[in-house]
Amino acid sequence: MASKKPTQRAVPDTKDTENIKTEQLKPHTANADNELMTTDQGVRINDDQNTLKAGDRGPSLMEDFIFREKMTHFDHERIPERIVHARGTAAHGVFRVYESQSALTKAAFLNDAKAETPVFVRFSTVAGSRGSTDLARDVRGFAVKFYTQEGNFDLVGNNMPVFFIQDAMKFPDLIHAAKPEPDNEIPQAATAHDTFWDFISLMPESTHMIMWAMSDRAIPRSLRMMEGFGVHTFRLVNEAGLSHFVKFHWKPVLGVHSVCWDEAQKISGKDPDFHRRDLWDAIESGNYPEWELGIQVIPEADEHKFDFDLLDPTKIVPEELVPVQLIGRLTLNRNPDNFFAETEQVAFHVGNIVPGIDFTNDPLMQGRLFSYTDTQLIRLGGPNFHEIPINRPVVPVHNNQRDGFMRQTINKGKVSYSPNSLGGGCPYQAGRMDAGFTSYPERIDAEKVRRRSPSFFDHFSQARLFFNSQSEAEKNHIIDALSFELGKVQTIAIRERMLYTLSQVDKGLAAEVAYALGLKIPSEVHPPLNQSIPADGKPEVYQPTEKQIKLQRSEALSMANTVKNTIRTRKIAILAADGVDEASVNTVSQLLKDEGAIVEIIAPRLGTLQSENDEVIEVHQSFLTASSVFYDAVYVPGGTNSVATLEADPDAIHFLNEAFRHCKAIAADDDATQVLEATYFSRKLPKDGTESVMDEGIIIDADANVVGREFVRAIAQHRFWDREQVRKVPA
Ligand code: HDD
Repeated sequence: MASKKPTQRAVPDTKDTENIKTEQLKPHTANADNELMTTDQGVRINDDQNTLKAGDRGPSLMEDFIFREKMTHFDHERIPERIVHARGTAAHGVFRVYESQSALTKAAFLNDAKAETPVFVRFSTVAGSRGSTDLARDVRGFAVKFYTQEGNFDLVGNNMPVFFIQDAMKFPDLIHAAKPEPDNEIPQAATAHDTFWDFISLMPESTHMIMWAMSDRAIPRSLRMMEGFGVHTFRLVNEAGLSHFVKFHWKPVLGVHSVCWDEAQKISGKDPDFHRRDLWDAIESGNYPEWELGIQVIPEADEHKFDFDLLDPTKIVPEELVPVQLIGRLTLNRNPDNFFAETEQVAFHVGNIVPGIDFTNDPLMQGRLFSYTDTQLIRLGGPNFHEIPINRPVVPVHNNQRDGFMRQTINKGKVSYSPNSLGGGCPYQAGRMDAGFTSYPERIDAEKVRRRSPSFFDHFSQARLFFNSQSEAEKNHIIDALSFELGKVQTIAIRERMLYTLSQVDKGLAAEVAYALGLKIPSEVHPPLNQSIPADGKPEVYQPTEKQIKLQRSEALSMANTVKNTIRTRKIAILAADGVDEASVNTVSQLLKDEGAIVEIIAPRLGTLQSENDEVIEVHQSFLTASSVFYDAVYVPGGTNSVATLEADPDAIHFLNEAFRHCKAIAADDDATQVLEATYFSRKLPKDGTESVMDEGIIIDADANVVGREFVRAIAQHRFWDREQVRKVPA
């Protein structure tokens, strides 16, 4: 292979990625190239290396305004991290609707197929703090800010379509239980501890979400390979005032893929920034992440047609009942210039909506409408956070809100009230033009009550639907995840309560977890489930009810049915040493790159390799800096000396064993089989030519073209989970 960097898609001209929002941000950016250093007051700094002192060895002088300014600013650099979703990463991009949705909504950005709406998207984990690992088992936030011509619309969703709780009243309890325990602040970014499962074991409404959170959805391969969901049922309202219920979905073009738990834990140690780096690198190399926006539309008349309540955020609307229509495309095409200014200071709010979209009475959503503004007030320090460049709408803002900490706008004139005559009545209300936001005039005639609707009481049917819809491997992963998490719980009564809950979902699932925990499934639980909720003194009313829903399986719920026809942006490791056969390296890596994959040469040391025919090959990583968990697949080319070196190198063998354990595609030239034979897994491979699940995804051939083509097909499958029958690969 020629000694140049692996060819990636060329970075497009930055002008392609500019839009009205990035233009708006420009005047706020600063670039110090070829500039002289100044104080915040613009005074040029002569010396930034030394404080002002009385003599060479004397005390520092209070007078040193340059030092004082520098140190004071430094001392105040941190702002409070988000109470949840503290760990995140973000990117700019654009959204475009495929065709006008005017029959459903008057929202302008969904009406014009030519309009490109700038967006800023922030992905996050939920429980961990700002510096925690990306690969925690957790829900991922998927928050999209659309800078529309009618103001900002924020779709503040997650990568799972349901939530743990039905009523916002329980949110602080949920988060207190999930966060590190308050006495010793352990564990970080993990729910595998007593307080979380104590709470969950008493909250059967969380069961459906627990199935998702214990599935591989909680450990995505990439932020670019996960779905997004608006979770709540929203309303779309058209020009004539007709309303439909709607569920929002983001469907990743690359499909939905995950890593496995052992891999996630290793990545957490070796590269806690794995997802952040992956998103950044993909955008920098022009491999723009893309999602399609999907909607499930439900006419008002069908509100009560389902055996669940559309207002209940612990329920999905199965795609078999209401298909997802794909209506537009989101493309992330530009990394932020400054993490703090953009990613950290962006403020999302479920309450940021535009005409044509409206809320519903989902009690979780209603509570969120309060919480988001409230949290920004403390986090961003006052009521003017909408003026921070990343939060500004791309349309003018005029109202009578004034003053407050850090006010940027210089409002002219005497008038800051309405009605007024001194200002000519300005700013006008849009109502006089029959425009502007109006709330959907939903009729409400009810008593004030503080209780849960009985229509929210079925806590298990959809949990069971989810579990039933999983492939065997996915089911095993859920069982393992529950066994791991509950295994970390110290209090036996909590484990038992969870086994009882799981037995309501699936007896087999509960039995497997019970076996792993060395416990029996109890036939009843103490205290009774949900005992914390009843305010009216009737706990029995709140006991879980079980409804048998008609749908037994939903294809859309299993990641096994996702997109498996592309290897675009997958990372492939080529293990090599001096004397490698450069012809097969070139052939295989070219075939992989032609399909959009990223190929890296990993060798015993950095620098360059000398191939069998004395060509110079650039090494991208050494066994010290790389690890199999950073790659989707691994290839071992031939070349006598290279093969002999790798065969004797424990790091190379470990690399292969680990890739096998994590069910990844492995390819080798015929004359590199020696290296595979040195692995643990080679003894699991059939020697007599019989077919076995163990050698699925393992490609060995003398012809590099055959290896390359078969390898591409195998990598597209993502993983060969059946191999997990061999659970104890020493890697
Ligand atoms: Fe929330 C942040 C998503 C329920 C209160 N939430 C936050 C973020 C996402 C979500 C993606 C991070 C935004 C960013 O990147 O800055 N939250 C959800 C979803 C929920 C949900 C999908 C259920 C359907 N959240 C929820 C409830 C409450 C909150 C019920 C409170 C009543 N969420 C917050 C918050 C946060 C937040 C405390 C912390 C930081 C922030 O808002 O800006 O207000």
